[in-house]
Amino acid sequence: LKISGIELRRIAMPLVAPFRTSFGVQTSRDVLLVRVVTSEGEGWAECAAMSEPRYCSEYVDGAQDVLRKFLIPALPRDGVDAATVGRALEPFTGHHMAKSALETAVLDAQLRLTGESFGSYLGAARDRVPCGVSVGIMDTVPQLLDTVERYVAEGYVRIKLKIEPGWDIAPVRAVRERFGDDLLLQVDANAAYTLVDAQHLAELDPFGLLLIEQPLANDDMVQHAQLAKLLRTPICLDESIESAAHAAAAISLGACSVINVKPARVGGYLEARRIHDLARAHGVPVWCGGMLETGIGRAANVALAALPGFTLPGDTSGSHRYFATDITPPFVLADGHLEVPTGPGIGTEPLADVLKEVTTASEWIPF
Ligand code: OSB
Ligand code: MG
Repeated sequence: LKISGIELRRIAMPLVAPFRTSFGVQTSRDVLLVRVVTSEGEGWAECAAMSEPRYCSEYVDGAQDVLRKFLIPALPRDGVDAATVGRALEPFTGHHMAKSALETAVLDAQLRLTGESFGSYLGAARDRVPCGVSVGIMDTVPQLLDTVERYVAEGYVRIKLKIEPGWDIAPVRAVRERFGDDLLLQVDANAAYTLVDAQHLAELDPFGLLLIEQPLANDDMVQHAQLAKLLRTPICLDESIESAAHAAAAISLGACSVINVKPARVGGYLEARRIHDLARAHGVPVWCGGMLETGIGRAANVALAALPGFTLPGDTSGSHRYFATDITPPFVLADGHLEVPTGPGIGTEPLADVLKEVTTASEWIPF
């Protein structure tokens, strides 16, 4: 591919309901979209970075800045494909979400040209994926039960409850009592605890959770391994795993027995596939996480979630769990599943009129 320029477009996407986690409350997504324009066609991607550096150190203004100043200028002028993007960006440390967006946009352009879908390219083993939903922290337990009831009625096959100190054992017990032992249930602490809380977290053991996601701090790999010995609930890492090397370290340390794979967090779909391959070789189940993506990010995530090692339902919810109007044709759950797009590239694109409506800024970076 020969790139002629790259558009960095910002859109404002109000959430249908506030989403509260242990690191803050989101009411709207300020999303950076990357559009790569080549002599042979375009490619789209979405940057997962949020407005503030709370989930991780990246944030959307910073991602746009590093893309403009360092990452985009480092791309070769000619003969670009997804693999060359990865190599060209290697000298720069960190900034995985910014890197992922750039690599993914190039991969989309590349696959559109050859007519291959993300699913086919990545190695999808099925044509639809089971979907879970991530449920934020609520003010009251009755409010939580109403929300979970609505999602279960919509067909979601797995419920993930966000937890934090003061909102953990009681909400989990209430959901178990109301919906029974057969409901696939897991929790996500977003790094809100320390090893001192081990005995408290062990109180979750009787509830038969699929996993507890990221109980301790991002760089507490050794402490997660210690915690794993004290809990019966399997530990899943999210924030701690920023690369295949981290995944290898976590597996050999015994820091986790499940991995949440978010392509953005690990620098792209190629690295995400490496983590999938590694985990699969070790018998470690993986699942596809989410970052409240629009249809652009979701399309690629659903393709990844169709790989054979993704044996647990992902946070790949339908468009309407997040947004009243998505920027792509909406992803709609059927029998608790989303179909893997089969069109070229990510298999979807922004609807021009919706995109125009939600755009707040656009920057063109010529080559
Ligand atoms: O920790 O998995 C997380 C959303 C934003 C940032 C971090 C996380 C989440 C979610 C929701 O849990 C995932 C989704 O439905 O997109
Ligand atoms: Mg998480």
